Amino acid sequence: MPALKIRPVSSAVGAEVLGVDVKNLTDGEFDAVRDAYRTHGVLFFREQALSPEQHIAFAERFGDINVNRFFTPVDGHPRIAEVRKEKDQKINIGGGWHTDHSYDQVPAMGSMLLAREVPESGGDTLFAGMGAAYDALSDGLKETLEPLRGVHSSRHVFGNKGKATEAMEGRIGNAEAATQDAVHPLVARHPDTGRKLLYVNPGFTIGIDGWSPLEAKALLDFLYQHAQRPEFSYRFQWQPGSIAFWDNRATWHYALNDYHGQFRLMHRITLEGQPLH
Ligand SMILES: O=C(O)CCC(=O)C(=O)O
Ligand SMILES: [Fe+2]
Repeated sequence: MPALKIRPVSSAVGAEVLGVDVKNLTDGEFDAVRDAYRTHGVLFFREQALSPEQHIAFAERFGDINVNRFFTPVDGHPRIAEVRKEKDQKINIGGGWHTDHSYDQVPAMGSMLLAREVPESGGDTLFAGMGAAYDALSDGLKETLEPLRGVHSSRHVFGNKGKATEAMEGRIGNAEAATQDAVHPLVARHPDTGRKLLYVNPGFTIGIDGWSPLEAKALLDFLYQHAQRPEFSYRFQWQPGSIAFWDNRATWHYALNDYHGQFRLMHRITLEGQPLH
């Protein structure tokens, strides 16, 4: 196997990791991969034919596994969540810009998604870099955002009347657990690098602490429009055995729902994070 190579795929977000077998990473290779994850926000690997046990072992090198309380697990593997779309299913999981777990007091660090079966075409995932999105704001707006805190919730998505709960009967469960709200800095420091990140997302941010809903909506709408600019994003095309390993603090993602009538199955392991400051 050729030597490990990290190839950035865009200036704002993402890098491809070439020349590695993630089942057998040396300590030196692991350090390089972990550094690249911190720098680029999402890493892509190809042709990694991992068993569920090997997937768990690779993920655990980065930290403790967080079991998502809403997703249906893979049969026999309670720590792996299934991201599945049946042929006749209309709605997919993650079909809008969001970052996972921002509704938790201590948001998960990231997720490692492994493709099992993918449609012939379609079903790509978009990623956006929240460090680049933050950097591109004016100094004036950066100063305004600095003391603000975003309010995040899972209720409107995973709760009893939540969007995902109603649309994806059977694939999402445990609605009664969707009671937690969390408040996080709107400009978060990356826990490992200290880089400033725009930490709000259209999926789970429901307001700004101390602001009226209308005031918050105006500012959040602007920030969402800004962060969605194409130059902050990258579009990843999956093959079976592809892995995307993203950092929830530093990126957003968006699973495209453009493959109706075809089946898609991914396995997801989520890793615990740290409180955000
Ligand atoms: O299926 C995908 O590409 C991503 C789905 C998603 O949002 C997630 O697994 O967190
Ligand atoms: Fe997601």
